[in-house]
Amino acid sequence: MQTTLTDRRSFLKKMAMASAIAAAASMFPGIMFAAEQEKGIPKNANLDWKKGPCRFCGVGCGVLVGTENGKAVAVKGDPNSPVNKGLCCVKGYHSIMALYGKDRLTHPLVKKNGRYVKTSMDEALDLIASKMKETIAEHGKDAVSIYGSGQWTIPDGYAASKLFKGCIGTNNVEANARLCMASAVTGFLTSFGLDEPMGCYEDIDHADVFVLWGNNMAEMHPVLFSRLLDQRLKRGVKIIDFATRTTRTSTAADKSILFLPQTDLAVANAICYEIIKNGWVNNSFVEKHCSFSKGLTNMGYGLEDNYTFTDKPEKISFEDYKTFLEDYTPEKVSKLSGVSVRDIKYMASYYGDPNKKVMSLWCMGMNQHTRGTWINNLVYNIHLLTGKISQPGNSPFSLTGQPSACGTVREVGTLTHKLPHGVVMNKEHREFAAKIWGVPAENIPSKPTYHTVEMFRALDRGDIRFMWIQVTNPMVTMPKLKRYRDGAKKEGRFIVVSDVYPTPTTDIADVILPSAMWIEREGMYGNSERRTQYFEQMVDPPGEAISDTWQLIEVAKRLGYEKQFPYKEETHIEEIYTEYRKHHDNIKHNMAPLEVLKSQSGAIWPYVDGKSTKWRFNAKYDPACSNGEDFHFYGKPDGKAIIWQRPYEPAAEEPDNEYPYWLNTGRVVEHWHTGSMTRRIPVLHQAMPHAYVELHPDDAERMQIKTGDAVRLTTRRGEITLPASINERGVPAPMQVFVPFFDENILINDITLDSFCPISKEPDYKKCAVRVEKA
Ligand SMILES: Nc1nc2c(c(=O)[nH]1)N[C@H]1C(S)=C(S)[C@@H](COP(=O)(O)OP(=O)(O)OC[C@H]3O[C@@H](n4cnc5c(=O)[nH]c(N)nc54)[C@H](O)[C@@H]3O)O[C@H]1N2
Ligand SMILES: Nc1nc2c(c(=O)[nH]1)N[C@H]1C(S)=C(S)[C@@H](COP(=O)(O)OP(=O)(O)OC[C@H]3O[C@@H](n4cnc5c(=O)[nH]c(N)nc54)[C@H](O)[C@@H]3O)O[C@H]1N2
Ligand code: SF4
Ligand SMILES: [Mo]
Repeated sequence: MQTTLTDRRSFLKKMAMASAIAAAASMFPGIMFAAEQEKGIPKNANLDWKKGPCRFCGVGCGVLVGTENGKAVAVKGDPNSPVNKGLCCVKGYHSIMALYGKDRLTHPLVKKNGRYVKTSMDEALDLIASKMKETIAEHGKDAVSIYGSGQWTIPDGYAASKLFKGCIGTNNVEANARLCMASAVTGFLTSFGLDEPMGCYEDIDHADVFVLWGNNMAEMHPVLFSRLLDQRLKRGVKIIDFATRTTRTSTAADKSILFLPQTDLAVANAICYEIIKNGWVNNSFVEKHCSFSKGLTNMGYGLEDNYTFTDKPEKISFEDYKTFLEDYTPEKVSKLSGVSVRDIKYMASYYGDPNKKVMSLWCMGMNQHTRGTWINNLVYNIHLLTGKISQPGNSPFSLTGQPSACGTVREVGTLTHKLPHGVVMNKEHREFAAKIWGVPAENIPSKPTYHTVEMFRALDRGDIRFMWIQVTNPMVTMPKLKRYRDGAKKEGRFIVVSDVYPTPTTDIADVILPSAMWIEREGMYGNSERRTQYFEQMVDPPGEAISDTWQLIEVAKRLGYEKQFPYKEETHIEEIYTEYRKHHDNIKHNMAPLEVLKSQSGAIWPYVDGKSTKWRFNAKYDPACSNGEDFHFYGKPDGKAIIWQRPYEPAAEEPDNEYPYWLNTGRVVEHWHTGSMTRRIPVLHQAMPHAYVELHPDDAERMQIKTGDAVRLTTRRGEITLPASINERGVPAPMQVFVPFFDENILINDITLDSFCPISKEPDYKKCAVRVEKA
């Protein structure tokens, strides 16, 4: 049966039978239809509907929220949103319930003699400001830090960066997106010189083949995945799931190809080898628009404190690159990766076919990787060699996870080395930011300090003494968690946590600030396709809760920065956004004015002459192209994208006799990360009540383990015990296990490894060695 997302209603009418929704739901895993949802919308309700982006993932679906008597009571997909065209997934439809958990934090709590005591917001903010002053006086500026989030709104991140980098004068600003998107960023910067995808979601409507490089899209980007499935119904496109584990995405795909962890590096090189060997290179594109480079190898894994790495890129020739690829014949790579020669050639043939448009999609499989920057480069290589880039349907597309990982962390620049425009290492960039911030340029230090893992190491060592944590739950999500939890709890550390519920992170706080959440305040998020979306305040926050932005502003004023933070309570979001736009006031990055964001479902940047730029670097669509050619990779001084020579190197810790399995971790569709919100939504919690370990059925049989049996996992960091899951949600490959991290009672990160990509500093949560035993 044919269906489109836009005429979903008539499709549903046509189906008009009880089983229809069940059938559709199995075609669109994780997706719910409005009809199903509407059963829950109160009849005769006189609802006030307002639009905004969904609270949860980086897809950035447009939702309509219905409020009544000051409460959010209904959600539906916004049919006018080009992102989701009226659809939502289970999390989107239940998002408003996340506001109303029974144990919402409503008042500031201050730890006194080991107990939390209620205080007024004013007192709590006074205490935070005085502690910051005290710490700076005693230990210096670099002893205070802020750790934020890709779930920060744009104004939250902007206020944090301005306060810490511009006013206080420390680069101790990081965000959880380091754990998530950092390799995507360094991948973009090394290959193209500019961050974020060149294409947009419309690529899905044009591509013939989709290759997912270790992205469980059916569960993690469900509505976007439904757009792929919809295209398959309409146009017969092919979906290839290239992954280490069989998931719902694999079963929905046309072809599932499994590879051994880390060997994607080798397979990507083998695909390039095949493309060259078969004469599928787009020679004129490569000659005009690409150059070749190599960097240092054997970079290490960042396992020691203060580990640094600086790459030394070197130009090479196409011939050098071809010689390098001789090591990556499909035959050789097949042995290493477990992928058959036939399947390697199969993937290469789609990339090589000039008549097929190919979209590659990825997320944490490629980013949480000790060679995360490299594997991002390698997938770009495939698209560059074949010239399949920056055109509708030909698109290497790095997906983001959080609702504003792009908007806030990457665009506002809430990472230690970043500024909204440019980097702290560059004098002109510092001067430019300082001017807009109204601070002396000398205030902004020219050296980055700590990336996330190193920031928590510094807290453990005592180099950092004060940390403010907003919209993130690191005491569940840091790798090798025990070290960082013990470190944060040491004497002489002062931790402020802004959250909406009690979590393992609020457990270690000296001050807990209750935050106004999502539609309880006004803000903007930026999604995976460079789309900035605005939402207004729709309901009041509970108790004394105020937004993270306003918390920062109040503390900034108490620290004496009234001049830099002159914003008025009623208009501060608009004032901040208007100020923020000045940082990006150029044809390569213009952000749309607020009126535009308010009047439509957001806008894609660069927003130039009243128009979104949908495909960057392509002169047909992108007014910033200026070399007179069809394509212009203007992020690089010579206008050329770089094809990188990057070898396969093993993971930081591989299975051995003592720890014979691979441990992989990740997510499930029902829960958002640490479950702090989704576990308070009864339907989602009941659907997925606790964490488990997935085993391959052969391994389970050998160890006589059945679903529900207790299993002990032991790594070099410690052990945990949890129930087994066999042939349920996902199926790992033999000698591999998988554990989701949403359950704060089963802290899988207590046993993960804190190795990271030395270029991006993003940890590899997908690979370490583990022993598996029946408990
Ligand atoms: N329901 C729900 N949706 C979410 C989230 C959530 O918590 N819940 N979180 C959001 C966020 S922040 C993120 S970052 C995304 C994450 O989205 P995904 O990256 O899709 O999800 P994960 O479960 O983290 O990772 C799963 C994938 O890692 C791959 N993998 C493992 N090892 C390797 C390897 O060596 N190489 C490669 N290439 N792949 C490998 C596996 O094949 C698997 O497909 O989801 C977003 N969407
Ligand atoms: N083992 C393992 N660990 C991982 C990963 C993995 O794949 N495996 N993935 C990593 C990745 S990609 C990511 S993105 C991180 C995510 O890691 P985290 O960001 O630590 O996880 P969240 O649960 O999203 O934390 C968000 C917190 O903000 C709170 N909150 C919600 N709304 C608001 C608000 O408006 N204001 C404030 N102040 N608080 C609010 C929530 O209650 C919650 O406690 O986890 C990383 N950790
Ligand atoms: S796909 Fe993501 S953005 Fe869309 S409704 Fe689901 S959680 Fe929200
Ligand atoms: Mo993420």
